[in-house]
Amino acid sequence: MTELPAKDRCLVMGVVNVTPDSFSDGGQWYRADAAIAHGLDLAAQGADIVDVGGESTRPGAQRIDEAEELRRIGPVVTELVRAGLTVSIDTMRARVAGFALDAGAQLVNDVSGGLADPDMPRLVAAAGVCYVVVHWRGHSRDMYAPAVYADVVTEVRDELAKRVDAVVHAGVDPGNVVLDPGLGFGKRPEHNWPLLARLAELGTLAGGTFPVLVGASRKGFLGKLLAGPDGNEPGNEQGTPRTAALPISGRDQATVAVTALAAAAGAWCVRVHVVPPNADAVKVAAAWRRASR
Ligand code: PMM
Repeated sequence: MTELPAKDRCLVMGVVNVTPDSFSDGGQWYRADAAIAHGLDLAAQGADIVDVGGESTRPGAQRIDEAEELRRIGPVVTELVRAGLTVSIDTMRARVAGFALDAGAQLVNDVSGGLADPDMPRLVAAAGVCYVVVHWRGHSRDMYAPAVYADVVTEVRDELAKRVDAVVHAGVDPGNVVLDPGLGFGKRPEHNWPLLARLAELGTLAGGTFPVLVGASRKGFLGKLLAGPDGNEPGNEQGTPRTAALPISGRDQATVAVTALAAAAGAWCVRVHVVPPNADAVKVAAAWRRASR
């Protein structure tokens, strides 16, 4: 059984999107050699984990087929494991996760929390690895249709609790479960802020206390916050083409602010596109937490 990675601070997960169309960095690391070099860079810059994904989940995205997803992630996972990195596979498909685990990946990051592929929880259970269970209400082609909440924190907690029950029932060790509020997944900007502000509550469910992963990096709700009075945003929530004056990297400083606050609130890990300033931020938060004890 693989131990959950742990440090005396919040961990940093660096993102390697082997996709032509992710909202955050689409196309930059699409070729295997570029993706491998990027993963190595992220680790050299201080990423504790590198998260390799082959399928974009940007709003409006259509699914790719399994063979294409395997073709994208295969050489990247294999090489990064060979280089000694702790690799996480970002996939909703059990067969893709299975390939990555056979190649030596140590975590499965499933943005559907086991809902997209019913075989996933059993596969993760059999492998005995860490399972990031993300709050999700449906595929990205219709990202905002289910974004209706009376009390977003309570509903996300309740739905995550149901997913934990389901994956534990399938055999996953509760000690291997990490929870993620799924910022932006079936959530509008106004839904993400209370989830962040009440992060500490998210990991505490009836079934126990779980580590929490936060994936805020470069997301549209930060763009909306930073938009000028003309409403010109660095990104667009509806998945339509960007009209922004700012490039998406204009959200990186706001991402670092979220990292510091989330880490100070006790997050286990932050998933980010740019490592160095976020690695600094988690150190600041760790010192802050030590001093406040
Ligand atoms: N967000 C994206 C992809 N994978 N995984 C987890 N655990 N949490 C997230 O919030 C998350 C994720 C979408 O962002 P990207 O397109 O920049 O990778």
